Amino acid sequence: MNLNIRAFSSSSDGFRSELESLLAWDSVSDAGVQKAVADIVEQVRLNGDQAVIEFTNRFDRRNVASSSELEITREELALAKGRVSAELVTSLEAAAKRVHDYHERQKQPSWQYQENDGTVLGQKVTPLDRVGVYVPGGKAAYPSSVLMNVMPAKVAGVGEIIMVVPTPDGLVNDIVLAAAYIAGVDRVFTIGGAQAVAALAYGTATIPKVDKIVGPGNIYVATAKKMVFGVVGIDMIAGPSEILVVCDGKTDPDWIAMDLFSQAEHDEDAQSILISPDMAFLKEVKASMERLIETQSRKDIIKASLEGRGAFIHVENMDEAMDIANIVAAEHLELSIDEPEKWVEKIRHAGAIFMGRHTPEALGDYCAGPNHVLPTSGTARFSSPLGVYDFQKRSSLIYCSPEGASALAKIASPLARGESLEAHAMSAEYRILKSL
Ligand code: HSO
Ligand code: ZN
Repeated sequence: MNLNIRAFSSSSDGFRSELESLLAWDSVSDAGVQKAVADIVEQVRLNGDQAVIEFTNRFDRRNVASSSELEITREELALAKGRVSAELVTSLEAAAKRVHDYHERQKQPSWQYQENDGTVLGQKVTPLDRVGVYVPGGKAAYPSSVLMNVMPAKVAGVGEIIMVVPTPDGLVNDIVLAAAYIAGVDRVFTIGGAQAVAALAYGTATIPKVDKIVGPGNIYVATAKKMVFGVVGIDMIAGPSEILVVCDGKTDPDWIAMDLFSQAEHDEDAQSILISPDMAFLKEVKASMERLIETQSRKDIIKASLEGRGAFIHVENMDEAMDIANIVAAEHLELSIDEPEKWVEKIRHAGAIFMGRHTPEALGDYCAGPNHVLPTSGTARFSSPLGVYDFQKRSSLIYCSPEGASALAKIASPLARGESLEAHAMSAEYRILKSL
């Protein structure tokens, strides 16, 4: 199949603007979506279960009469696991264990230190009490994402994990439920869309109110999450998946073609970019892609993604490739090169860095250990993979000894008076020891 993929070179005149237009992504939801979501959120806030049932019946074409029908018990999750093939269960369990073990290393301990006069300062780390995990239904229902969202919360020690997953037409995905069981989700409700986000944010008689909502969703879910932010915490708002492959031209072109496809097959808006200093290699990869796409069950999505947002970029050398990688700040960066550990030092912005020819993104998506929930659309410039730290919060600790308080009060008092806050000043001054 002929593929019409954009190709350009870093040495060409309009390179920067070409790159900018390649990376442009408009994620704003239109006014219609905003209004519809605001309406749903408000109704769920005011009418609780009744609104949740109404929206669920309408949008998911269900026939729910009572809110008790919305819950899937742990026993039912175990039964779903029993319906999944033994091979798949083994892989889910192996992946869960590896993701768990990786995230164990992210745990941040509380800490404190004592000053000479006996004052103690520190930080107390506490897991969140209750978290909601949104899992999409339909075509983007990924059991691996259940593991990736739940495991860090588990490792952080979150008190209760509530999962919501829509079941359009009443269809449940056994693999998703098996993953929820293995990951240790406490309760599952078959609701989705903006109504599920609102129910988690405000709580209803049936759906417990949570402290934070994580997990991917469509534009309605993303808009609802933004709307309830402040009432609850949210994770990042994910854009389409992206991969940037930097290759020196010495990896099998079929491997690179398939790595690019692995992102492209997620959806038409996904972005796959290949950078190489080897022009002949870029052409070889294109030929591999045109041959291999015929073998792909999702070839229509792959083609739409590659022709819409894919690109081949020719660079003069590896240094230039790294500079461009830092501008792109890709969700996934593959360094399919010799001595990746040397080049990785130059990378400042990327969600996850896959080092070497034997490290395709797909292994990270499922089971290497690191999280596959990553910053997209260039947000790796300022944000990080989903992790244990997203499910922990910190409280400052301050203990003043009498001598310490006295010394601090002498610093605080002029500052308070400088702000014309007399009570602050006096509160501090009362602690000044006469004897000192
Ligand atoms: N690459 C996706 C994660 C995923 N892949 C789930 C397969 N299943 C987002 O980074
Ligand atoms: Zn993937």
